[in-house]
Amino acid sequence: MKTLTKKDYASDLEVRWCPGCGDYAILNAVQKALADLQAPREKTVFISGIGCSSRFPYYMNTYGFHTIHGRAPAIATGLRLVRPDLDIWVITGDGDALSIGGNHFIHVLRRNINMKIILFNNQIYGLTKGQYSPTSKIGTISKTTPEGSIDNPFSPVKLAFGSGATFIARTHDKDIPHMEEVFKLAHQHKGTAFIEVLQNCVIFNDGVYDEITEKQNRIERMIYVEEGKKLLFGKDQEKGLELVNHELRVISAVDEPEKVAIYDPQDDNFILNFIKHENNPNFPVAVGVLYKQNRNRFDEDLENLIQTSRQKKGEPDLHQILYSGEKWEIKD
Ligand SMILES: Cc1ncc(C[n+]2csc(CCOP(=O)(O)OP(=O)(O)O)c2C)c(N)n1
Ligand code: SF4
Repeated sequence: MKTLTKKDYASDLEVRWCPGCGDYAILNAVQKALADLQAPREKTVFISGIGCSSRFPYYMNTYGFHTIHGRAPAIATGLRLVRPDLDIWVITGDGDALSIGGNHFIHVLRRNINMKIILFNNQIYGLTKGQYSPTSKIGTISKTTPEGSIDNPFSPVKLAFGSGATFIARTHDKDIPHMEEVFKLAHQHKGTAFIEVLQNCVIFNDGVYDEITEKQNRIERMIYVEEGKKLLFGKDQEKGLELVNHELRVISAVDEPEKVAIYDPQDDNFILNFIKHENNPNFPVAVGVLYKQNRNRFDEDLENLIQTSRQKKGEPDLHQILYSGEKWEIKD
């Protein structure tokens, strides 16, 4: 059988994002991850809502579905229930997933339906030309907030955790190998795998993550977490995080190396601390797989329910169902 390369996952359509948009890097990383996984194209489907990011399925040489604003999780759920053999990826933006699609987003995570959701978080509406979004920081100057936004923003990771997500990861568009790695780990997860990608919209919100993601800042401001590895960061990995009484705190990894915690994505003390310190400039922003659990899945449970019911009651007869039970006759 032919070995598939990154190119085999790219469609021949011209990619229509602005030059320099972070979406290109994400597209690249997804195509690379699929090539590494040798994912069968005929079993892979990308489902998106509406937004710049949601143009993604056009650029993949797989199956794809560009659907309606905020409704990709609902359509993906339907597909998952009838085609459990498919590998389903939802592509969404912060506006698409968290504003109009907020309800669908939380319920798919709660149900833990087997699919991957990649949220391109550029903290702005790109497609509709730069209105503020549910993740925009307070004070964001945009077309709809000329005096600066006054809305308290959502933290996608916090929302995912609160909704019952069983796999939560974060990565960023300035590190393609890291994105690729995270996408591959998400692919292994049987349940809803949620990945937030910090993505730069070069036109309407340029540089919103520079303080964290620029190479020279990343070393101090970011911590790459990995299961079973020590929580280290800084130029020479000289800083570490210690976990004491459910609280993470920054320590010197040089002076107290034995106190540096080892990352365990199953232990919610870690993700809870990262959420708590998300806006703390003295605490590193965590990227990698932040949380991972095994829990029952709606899609699997529904299939079992149908099978058990079939065994108990026999094959259903639609005609009989429609004409059974209480009936009323409506007369003039
Ligand atoms: C029902 C409906 N309401 C509003 C819109 C307009 N609309 C299209 S995309 C979008 C937001 C896109 O922002 P985001 O999801 O952050 O994606 P980005 O373009 O930044 O990738 C909005 C409000 C629409 N297409 N349909
Ligand atoms: S408007 Fe922003 S998000 Fe949309 S393609 Fe251009 S740079 Fe990318």
